[in-house]
Formats: sequence, C-alpha cells, structure tokens
Amino acid sequence: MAFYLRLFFASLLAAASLGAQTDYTFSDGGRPVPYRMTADEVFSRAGRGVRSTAGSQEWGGGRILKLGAGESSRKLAKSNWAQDRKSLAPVFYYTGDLPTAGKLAALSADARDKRLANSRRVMTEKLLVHLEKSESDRLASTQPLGFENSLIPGWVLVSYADAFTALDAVDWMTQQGGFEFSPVFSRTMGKRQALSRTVNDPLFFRQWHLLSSAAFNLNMRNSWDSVTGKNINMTIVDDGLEVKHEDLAANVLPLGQGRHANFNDGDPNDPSPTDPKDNHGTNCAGIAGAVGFNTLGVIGVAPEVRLMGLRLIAGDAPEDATGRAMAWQPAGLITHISSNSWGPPDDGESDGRISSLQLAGIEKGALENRNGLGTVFVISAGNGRAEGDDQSYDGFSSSRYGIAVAAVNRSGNQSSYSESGMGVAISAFGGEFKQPDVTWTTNNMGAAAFGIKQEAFPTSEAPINYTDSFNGTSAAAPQVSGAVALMLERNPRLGYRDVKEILMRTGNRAGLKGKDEFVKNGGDFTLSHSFGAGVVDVAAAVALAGRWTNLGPVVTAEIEATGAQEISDNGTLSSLDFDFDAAKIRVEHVELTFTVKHDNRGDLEFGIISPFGTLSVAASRPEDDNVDFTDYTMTSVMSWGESASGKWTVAFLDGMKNGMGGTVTKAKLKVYGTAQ
Ligand SMILES: [Ca+2]
Ligand SMILES: [Ca+2]
Ligand SMILES: [Ca+2]
Repeated sequence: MAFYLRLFFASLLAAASLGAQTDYTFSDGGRPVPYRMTADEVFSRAGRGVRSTAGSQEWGGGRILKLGAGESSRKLAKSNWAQDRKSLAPVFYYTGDLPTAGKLAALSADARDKRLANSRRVMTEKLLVHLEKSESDRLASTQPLGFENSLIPGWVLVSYADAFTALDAVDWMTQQGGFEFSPVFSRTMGKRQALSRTVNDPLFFRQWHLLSSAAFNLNMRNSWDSVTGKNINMTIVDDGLEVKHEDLAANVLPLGQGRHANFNDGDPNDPSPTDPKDNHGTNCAGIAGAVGFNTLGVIGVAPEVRLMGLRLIAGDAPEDATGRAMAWQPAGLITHISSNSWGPPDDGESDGRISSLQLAGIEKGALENRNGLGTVFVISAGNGRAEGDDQSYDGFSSSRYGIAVAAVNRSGNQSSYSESGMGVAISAFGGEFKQPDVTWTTNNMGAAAFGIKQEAFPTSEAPINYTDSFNGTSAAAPQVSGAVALMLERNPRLGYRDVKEILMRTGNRAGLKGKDEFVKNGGDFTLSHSFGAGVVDVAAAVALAGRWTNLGPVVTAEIEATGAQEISDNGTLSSLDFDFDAAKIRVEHVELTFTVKHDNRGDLEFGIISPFGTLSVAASRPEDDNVDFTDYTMTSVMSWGESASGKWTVAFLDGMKNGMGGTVTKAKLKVYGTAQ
C-alpha cells in the first residue's frame, strides 16, 4: 500500500509540472467520473480580494480568472483572508466533454471558449461522500462544518468553510485511500428555448421583419446564436449618423480616429447630424446594426456590427467626396460593407447616370478594399414606381459592383413604391406608408427629433429616440447589409460577388406578389424584375456562406454592333443580334451600353434576350420627356448562372405613337462571369 501511494504522488507531481493540471476520477454517487483540475484558473464569485487578470472571462454568476505563470489557485486562496476565500473556488473540467489538447488548440477562439465553458465545473464548499453520518469522525482531520443526508441513500453532503478547504479534504481523502466521494460542482446549463440568446430589447416584438411569427419575415431563426456581425465593419453612407445614440453608440467606432467622415456642413470628422430632421442615416443604421441584447430600444439584423458614419447626402455631395465615401477604408481597418439607402432621383425622368468619380470609388472599393475581396455595396433599388420609374435606369444600384435591394410589404406584396428592374438582385422589408406596415428603428435623439417625427406621423407610437415610421427601399437595404455582416462573420473570405450570388441562391420567393413574374433562367436561378431572387433568407444565406467555395476570377466578352438602326414610332420591335458562340462564360452580369437619338426617350423600352431565352426588360418611362440616351449603360442580373455561349438579341421598342421615333447609333453587349 505504501509503495502504491508513493507512485501516486509521483504521478501527481509530474502532472502538476506539466501545465498545472491534475486528473482525478471521482465517485459520483458510485459512478466513476473523470475530471481535470486547472491550477492556473480560479473562479471568483464576487471578485473580492482578487485582482482582475488578463484573459479572465465571465462564467456562470462570476468570473474565471486566469493566473500568471508559477501561480496556483491553491496558493492564491490561502493568501486571502478566510472571508474573501469564500467567494473563490477551484476550477475543474469534465474531461468527458473535452477534446484532445491538439483538437482544442485547432478550434477558433470562440469555439474553444464555448467548449471550455460547457465542460467547466467549479467546486462548491460541499463534498458528496459515501459515509454514514455516524462515521463522521473519520473526516475530523479535514475540519468539516456539517453533515447532512443527500438524496442518495448511504451518501452524505459534507460542508466546509469554503471550496478550497473542501479541496484540501479531497486531497487528504485521496492520499488516505478507502474513500468514495466527489466534490459537488457548479456548472452552467443551456437554455432550451429555440433562440437561446434571449432578445431583451423592449421594442423587438414590434420589429415584424425579424419575427418568426410574422407571415413574411427575414427568417432569422437561430442566426444570432452564432453570428451577430462581430468584427465586421460597415459604413452607413447617408445624411448623418447619431453616434451618441443610446442604442447605437456601443456599435459605433470611436470618433477622432479617421473612421468617420462628414462631407457636408460641420466638423469634417463627425458624422452626427447637425439638423435633427436629418434622421435618415440614423434610421438606416438602427435597422442594420442597433445594439442588441441591451434591454434598450430595438435590435439590428447584425446587433454587434461596427458602424462608421459617412455623412454625404445631408446637403449637396461633391462627386469626389462621393467617390471617397464609396472607396472608404480607413488605415488599419477593413471596410466589409457599404450600406447605401440613396441614389439618383426616382422621378421617372432622370437618366440615373452616376459620375465617373462615384463609379471609380465603387470600383476601387470592390476591387481593392478588404485585401482584394471587395467591400460589399448594398444599395436601395429605388422608390419611384408610382412615378413610372424603373431600376434599370439607375446606374448606381444596378452597378455590377453593387447589390440592388427592392422592397416588400408586410403582406408579401411588392411595396407600392418599389421599382422593378433588370438589376434587382434581392428584396427585404420596406413596408408601406402607415402603421403597422412600416418599420421600427432608431431615430435621432432628443425632443426636437421626436417633435419632427410626431408632426410628420401623428399616429406614431414610438417613444423618444425611436421611430415606427421608417419605410422604403431605404429600410430594405440595411436589412440586407445586416444579413451580409452575419454572412461575413461566418465566412470572412467571401468576395463581393460571392455574397451577391449566395443571397440570390437563397432568396425566399414563397407567397410574394409583384408586378413581374418569377422566371426560372438557364442557370437554375428563379428571378423576378420585381424582387430579384425574393426576400433575404438570413438563416439560409449564413448557412450557405459557411460552406461556400469562392467564384473564380471575372472573365468578360463583349461585342459592339456596327451601323445605325431605326426605331420606328409605330410600335415595331427593332432588334440587333450578337454572336457570342465563342464565349465560354458562366454569366453573372450583362451590360448593355447604347446611344439612342430620340426626341422623347420615355417612349422607349429595352430588352435583352439571352441564348437560353431569358428576357431582361427596362420598361418605358411615361414621365421621361427628355431627349436621347448617350453612351448609356444598363446592367442585368437576370441571366445569372447561364452560359453566355450563343446568340444574344437586344430589342428596342417605341410603343408610344406620338410622331416621335428614334435611331440607335451604338449598341454594345458585355458579359461578365467566370470561365466555363
Ligand atoms: Ca437595443
Ligand atoms: Ca429609380
Ligand atoms: Ca414615339
């Protein structure tokens, strides 16, 4: 017996010298259970008498403190007064839930923390011992305070002054031999509700676009259990960002470090609105990234995303400033997402062309930012449907570097204002004009902003600092921006085109009703000019992001037609054929660039027919009585996934008999995609 004990101590010492860990097998009511004690960690319930240490973290009702090299929790406990020692406890791990050290080291930091937290057991001041109460004097030398019967016959609960005194008893009984016992541990338990992160933001239940109980919603499901937009940076390009907002501030990157910009009036480094009526940016920011789980206000789709404010559209926006805002990526930081709820006028008569500086900014952002993976540009598709506008005429949202977002209302209808177009990629919830078919979000702080909102929306029920009156493709785009933040947290290696394709692959068409039908194209995408691929399905997009293989590099093919082609005033279709037989390309974007001479260009509609037969349409715009389109580009996503090889046809139609026809003097078709 003596020989055995000596061996036991030798192995104990060896274990202790290897990373301050000791393995035990306790008898838990008769069942052997393996544990490992870590001497370099200590649990502190109150934090009294123990300094805070780097690497410490919350666990259960207290904190796990990490000790320095050469320190041990036993020594630390003994150096504390008895009263303070009561708040401390030894830390064990249930080794049945621990992977090997190698596997543990290979996990991401978050995954490792979760594994450790779930297998962690903290000693209480009690031991469960196989003993009759009448035998209690056998433990006299361990200085127990009391004995009580446990729920297991023949086993008693022995209590000590504190958990470390109980640990001394553990060591004494181990050395003595002949005892069956186990410490009584504390552990954490998983909550079994469907969403294990409890959303405690009081206005959450009004945010119908997030609620699984709503007829139409973003299908968040359990996404927030694993992704919240952590470490993802998003610019809100708008009329300002209330950086001090009670429900945004924790997600806003600090001022004074070159992260924010103000291209309008006021401090050039502070994007806060200078006029309380400039609340649009603050509204958008809350939809994408209001702070979640803080018992305050609302919750964003990405409740831990980091926000940068770029104040650009509160006044007139210089083209170079617009370009800079698009390309924005402060030194030492990655700009993952650029959220844009604005664009050319939706009056149905503007040609929607954007400046080359703006385009260059987007191009730089998409091709160079994020170490070449590209900032993901999310852009509202436009609110001009009632004015006869069509998204195809919007050079910003239809840019091949952006993702155009259309709006759906509470009933699954295309919002009355939301434009259709050949570049619409995806949809989210913009609602309509009255409660309850509007969205809840953050508003500028204070009485002045509250008064402005109440005057505009007398039926508003939102408290000060919030609004229940936000709508439009402006509300839809930041929902997608938030979804993209969750996707990029799941898989930060996605390129900007990968994000767009994943959203389009996972869009939810169920029950949507719009001006345009859903049509299955030759690339197995079912798309509509009203909705693109449908409403964002957050859970599906995040899941697909996690198992995605990036698209290959972009390849292109282009053909320019020669000669002029008349467009008659009598409603006869004019068409041009383009022979792409040699193009071995899987299509993503198709650009049509043309010059048309016409005295009333709103008479015109345009069509692109792919070799598969998929039709992309830019509808005529009755209110556009302007003259000519000059070197003008439209972009379609409707043939995404198709093969470019074969005959493409571009059709021009003047369906308005008013004595004015026109001439096409230039037409070029360019296909972007990957090599087949
Ligand atoms: Ca909140
Ligand atoms: Ca428009
Ligand atoms: Ca005409």
